[in-house]
Amino acid sequence: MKSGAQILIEGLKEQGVEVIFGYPGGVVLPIYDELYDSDIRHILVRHEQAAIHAADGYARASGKVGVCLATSGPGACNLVTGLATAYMDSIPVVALTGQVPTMLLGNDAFQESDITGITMPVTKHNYLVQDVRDLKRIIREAFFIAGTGRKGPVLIDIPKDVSTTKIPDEDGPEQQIRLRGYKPTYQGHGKQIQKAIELLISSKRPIIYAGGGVISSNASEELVAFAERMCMPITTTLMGLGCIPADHPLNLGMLGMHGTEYANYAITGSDLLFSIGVRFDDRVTGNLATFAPNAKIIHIDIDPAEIGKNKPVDVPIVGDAKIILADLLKKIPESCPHPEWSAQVQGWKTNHPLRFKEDGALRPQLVLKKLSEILGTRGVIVSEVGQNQMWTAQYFRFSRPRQWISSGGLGTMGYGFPAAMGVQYACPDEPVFVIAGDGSFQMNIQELGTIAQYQIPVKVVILNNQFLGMVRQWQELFYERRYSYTELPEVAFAKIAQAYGIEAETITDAGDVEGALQRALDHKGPYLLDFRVVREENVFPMVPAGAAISEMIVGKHTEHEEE
Ligand SMILES: Cc1ncc(C[n+]2csc(CCOP(=O)(O)OP(=O)(O)O)c2C)c(N)n1
Repeated sequence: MKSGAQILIEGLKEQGVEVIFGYPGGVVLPIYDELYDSDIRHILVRHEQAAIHAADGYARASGKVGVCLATSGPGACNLVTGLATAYMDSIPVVALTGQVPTMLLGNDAFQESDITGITMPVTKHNYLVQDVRDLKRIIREAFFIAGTGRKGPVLIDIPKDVSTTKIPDEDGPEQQIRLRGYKPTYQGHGKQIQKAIELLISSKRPIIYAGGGVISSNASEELVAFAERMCMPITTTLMGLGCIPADHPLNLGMLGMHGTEYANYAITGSDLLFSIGVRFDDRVTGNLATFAPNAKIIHIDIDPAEIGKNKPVDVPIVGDAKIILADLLKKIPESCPHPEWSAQVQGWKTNHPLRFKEDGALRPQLVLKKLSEILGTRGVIVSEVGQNQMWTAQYFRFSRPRQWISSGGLGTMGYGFPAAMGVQYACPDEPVFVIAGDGSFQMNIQELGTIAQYQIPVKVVILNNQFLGMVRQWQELFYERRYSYTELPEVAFAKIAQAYGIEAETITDAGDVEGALQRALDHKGPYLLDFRVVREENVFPMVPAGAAISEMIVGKHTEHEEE
């Protein structure tokens, strides 16, 4: 005989789960009791939101499914932001929640919440298990759904009596995965691929626009090989950073609102946009009508719902980016040089580089530049949300996929620090740095307790401007500097870290940046660096939401033009 809790733990082991991030409570006691003797590691976080962000960070860094566990009611509700974060970025997570016993469902019982109802729009799928005999099958299905096709979070809600009820081992029904209506397409359609090849070969000014889909399908190698063969520059979305090394001559960095000027010029000048695993998100396109106005569009995506959603497409190809790019590489054996276009793109790149004022002041960009120099190709970089995220995206030189972990679609402040804990479990031998704003960091600051308890060697870098910087930047540029509720008081973050037993420093001088980063890197355990940066530094370039990327780059690097 086996209890539901035993079946659950066995099911997780069958899926190769090594670590769960969780927080206990009444209805998950039977599951915690099974975990006590299990060889699956459980990391006790300080807030359920951190549990799901950690599971999400683990998934992004490892490519495997991340797992978290919470109790019913408030515990389950605390997962919602994390589910929405994972859903928006198509990250495979299985969230396990406890539920009140089946006989009390719908009774407003203590700590009951309809979590499958609440999370329906932010999960790829969810289950309320009503019979322990379904549990084994549901666990297998949940991991299958989370980790295949367009990946995403799946929630399994397990009532307490389902965990405690025992059934004979062989009592379960047939355990094969059979999901009606769920058959992701992986191979591209032959005719569409042929049409794409014709466009690719005849184009004079082609560009690749690559996104998170390239990372999740592990297609970077094929992507770079294809770009080299076709002599096509690549610009990536925030989610696609790392799919081509920063120093590769064909790399144009990020496009869109905070993208490089040269990527945006190249998009506007191109005659063929080869879009792979992207969403034509508003932060990328600005005004859709003027985005890539002269280009034909090929769009590869595993989710047919993405194709043509925001912008009409000339050649849609539904399928897996890695498989389709490998197919294209076979079918286009010849190199396709575009010398004039390549020279023009190179000219934009040389004449409009990313730049910041290097005047001896402690500017946030300097911290990222130095960190990138110190780490080289090592390390995984996680960011919070706001200016800190954009400066990291702009100034850290990412050299490989899954080296950059950030909440793109939902833009969740408070994501980065807990996600970094999950990343560290996925990559135990890599240095893991989280780049945070002082606002974002205070959204899940309690996780200092977790990294201290388990000695998770995450290095926290706070770009402390005592502002909700990104919002302040918009107030400066568009609301006449009326800083309405965006100023934060000074906080002695180093003292807080030290109170948890974590080594920490406060850095006020640009000359100390390198040394401090090196000390953090050399330190075996967790470490916190509180950089007191120039408070009113802005992220440039910047195109306001909805504007035409081709026409408006706000700010014009004012400080540099004065020089
Ligand atoms: C949970 C959440 N609330 C609000 C926002 C809106 N928002 C976007 S950036 C930002 C400011 C971030 O400030 P901070 O973390 O200090 O970073 P900085 O921009 O100064 O680098 C805010 C409030 C958000 N993205 N997420």
